[in-house]
Amino acid sequence: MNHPVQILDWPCSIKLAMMQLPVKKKHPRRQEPGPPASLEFCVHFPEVVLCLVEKRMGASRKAFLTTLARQRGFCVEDANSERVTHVVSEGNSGDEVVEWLKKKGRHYIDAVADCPALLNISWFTESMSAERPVPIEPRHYLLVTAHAEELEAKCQVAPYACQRRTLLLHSNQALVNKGTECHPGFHHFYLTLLLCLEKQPDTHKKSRRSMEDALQTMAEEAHFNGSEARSLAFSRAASVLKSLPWTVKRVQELHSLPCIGEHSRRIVQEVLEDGASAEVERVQHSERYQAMKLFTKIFGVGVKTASRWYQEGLRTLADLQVHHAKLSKEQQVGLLHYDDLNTPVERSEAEAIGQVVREAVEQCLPGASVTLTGGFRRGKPTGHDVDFLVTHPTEGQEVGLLSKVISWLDKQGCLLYYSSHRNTFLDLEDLELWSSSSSASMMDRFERCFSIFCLGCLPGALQRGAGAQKPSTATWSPGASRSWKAVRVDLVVSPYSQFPFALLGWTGSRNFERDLRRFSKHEKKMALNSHTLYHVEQKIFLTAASEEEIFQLLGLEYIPPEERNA
Ligand code: 8DG
Ligand code: CA
Ligand code: CA
Repeated sequence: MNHPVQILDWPCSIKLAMMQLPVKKKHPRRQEPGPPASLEFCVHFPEVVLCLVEKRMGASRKAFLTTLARQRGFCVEDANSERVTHVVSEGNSGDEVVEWLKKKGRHYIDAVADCPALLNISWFTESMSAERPVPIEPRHYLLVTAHAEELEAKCQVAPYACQRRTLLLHSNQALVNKGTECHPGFHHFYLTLLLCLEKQPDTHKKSRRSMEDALQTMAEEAHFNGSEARSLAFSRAASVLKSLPWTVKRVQELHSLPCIGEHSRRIVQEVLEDGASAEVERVQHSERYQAMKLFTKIFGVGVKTASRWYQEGLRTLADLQVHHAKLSKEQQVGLLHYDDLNTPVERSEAEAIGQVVREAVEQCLPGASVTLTGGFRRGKPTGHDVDFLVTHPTEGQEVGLLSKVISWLDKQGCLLYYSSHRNTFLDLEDLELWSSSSSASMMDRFERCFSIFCLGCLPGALQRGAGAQKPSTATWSPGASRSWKAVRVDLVVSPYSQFPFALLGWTGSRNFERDLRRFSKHEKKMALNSHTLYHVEQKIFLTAASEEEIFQLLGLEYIPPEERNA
């Protein structure tokens, strides 16, 4: 008998039961009745409501599978129920299932949100075997021709990241063998997954990966090799995937999307088909990529330095310790606090540091404000550092503030390291020329401080343990037990009139910022940076009192920070 169900990995009891399953004959006899409607089973997964497609499955097999599912705590309902979230079919094409559903009175199928999800029997068998609804993977979906057209019509994806809304949690971030679903637990589940992944050291990550992750690895590898254009191409492709409101299941769906080149397309195809890309795996396991990754994660080490060390034969952090003299002061501190600085900073930690910074600023200049920017402003639950923007409503009052704040923080024992830079914006002789230059869009000229805070050595009421002391870097060694943590903090001071530009510039994401500036230049003949917006043709500076006004000046729809995670 050719059984259409793959049952090799099932527990014996289920295998036996499935072997004895009635399979629909070519000329079915009188339909057998389904399970008694009055039979009650406990529902363990209320967010998942199944519907089994009788066409080709046959009534008796459907009845058997219905009972099996109900015994395992699944809810099974008729095709016309609005509660149905998962439609399971055996032996039908996606188009046939859509037709069948329509005949049964179910007309509305949201292809963009995958509601209900149209699935082949493999999802069902795996779920029965696991005794829980397994996450949907691309291979579980039935392909529906009409859906592809609907998706294309509904989702005209804009070419610039600043024209797209990109949420932190999106439809293409799941590991491909742990695909997405549209039931209500979605956001919570992926937030948890995200947090787990961020907390895991790279070596513990499974080889199966999301399309976005695979493309980011390729972008990073190109960056390590100094191929910025290639790096950008992969990064842009990943950013487009992040903005899609649906889960990509077939490579053909990329056809009408912007910024997805041939190489990115190949990587996505591999991930969709095999759950991972051999090319990405090769990159990840290469000695150079691993060493570059290790070195560039040291505070104060960029690609150039890391590359030089690699060429000199250095491979590990221990190698660097032997060549300690090669390191700048900043890099020495970075190496000393390597583990802490590569442990994600929690939002609660960012807020605790924020309170101290506010206290310091209030002491030094009453009325000045402190705004949390960077990833935390975009709603990220963790970050690699904490970014603050400081200003005062009276223009000019902010001058000289940073050195006082640093000195206050240092006296309180909050700083393990800092390096401050004065404001160089006023030094510019030709503001128009600078504004139109590429350096203006790369680096701003605010007064700033790159620091390492000692969390746990915070002053006053914020101090975690009574009498916590700033640790002596001379006596402390990595691995020693302690109650404090080193955290990277960026403090930036902006004059009030430039604050909206600074806020927009420091909120990120980097992809969003890059495209804001690219859009301004190419589509509007304007030059945007963190200080100003300059109209190149009209030769005038445009002022703005808020981020909303800047979007307006650029003719863009306002995108709130939580939707700038491009
Ligand atoms: P994470 O820390 O959560 O990992 O991510 P993030 O907060 O998005 O990244 P970030 O590296 O801390 O950068 C935050 C934003 O600040 C980002 O959009 C880039 C921007 N930024 C710098 N340095 C400079 C700079 O010198 N000039 C300007 N204009 N922006 C900068 O990081
Ligand atoms: Ca940050
Ligand atoms: Ca930063």
